[in-house]
Amino acid sequence: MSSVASTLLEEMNRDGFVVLDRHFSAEELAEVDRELTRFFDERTEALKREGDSGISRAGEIVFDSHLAERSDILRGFVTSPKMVALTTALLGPDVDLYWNQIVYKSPETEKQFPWHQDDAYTPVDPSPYLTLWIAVNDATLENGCISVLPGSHTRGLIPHSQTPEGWAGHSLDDPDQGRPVPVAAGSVIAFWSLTLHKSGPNRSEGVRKAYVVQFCKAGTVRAEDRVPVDIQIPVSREGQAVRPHTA
Ligand SMILES: O=C(O)CCC(=O)C(=O)O
Repeated sequence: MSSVASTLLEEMNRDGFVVLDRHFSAEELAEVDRELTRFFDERTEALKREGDSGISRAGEIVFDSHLAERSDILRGFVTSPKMVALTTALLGPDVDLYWNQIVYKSPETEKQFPWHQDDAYTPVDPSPYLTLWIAVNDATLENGCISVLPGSHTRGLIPHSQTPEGWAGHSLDDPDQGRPVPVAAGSVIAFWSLTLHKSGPNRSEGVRKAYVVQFCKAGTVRAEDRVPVDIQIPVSREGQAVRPHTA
């Protein structure tokens, strides 16, 4: 492993997260941004027609998942050489795409997204897997950047309760509200699926746009019944990209 990769891993294992400032350039993100906006617009229209769905609420917070499975552009992005380099540095040589979704927060959204560990949604083995929270535009204190609770990944999976806004594992009223992580567009906040994180209200006049891409070790199973997680996009085997990169 290169020394850059081992420093990254050390930081992740110490703090539970690491910030890669402007990891993707404006050029690398331009097409991705357009594609994500297309999914956001379609999903928003559907939510307006059909009403709120799960934790998605049109005009407040919109999630839409399995996008790389439906878009060659996004598939190219999540399997790009940069992604292979980053994910193999943190997870080892055999990596799969586990999940990918937009999380777009509309302006003037007062609600915070609750503190949680991603593992709370579906506990898996091996745990933790890797979440890359990618800022598609600047994420600021005003528009609802995420906060992390440094070191919380060492606690294992903690009890969560279900709330209308999503699973919650640490109170929004707790005096320890962690560390806000404002980042510029193109930056990546990498964290383990056991790292507690939340996002703040969007009090700005624009949509806060995040693409959340999660990777797991090949062979990951659901902890509950040992059934393999549904993988449609393998990323790397023995440290090499599975698909030739075409995007
Ligand atoms: O981006 C956000 O506002 C929160 C998203 C999040 O925590 C998640 O997708 O797990």
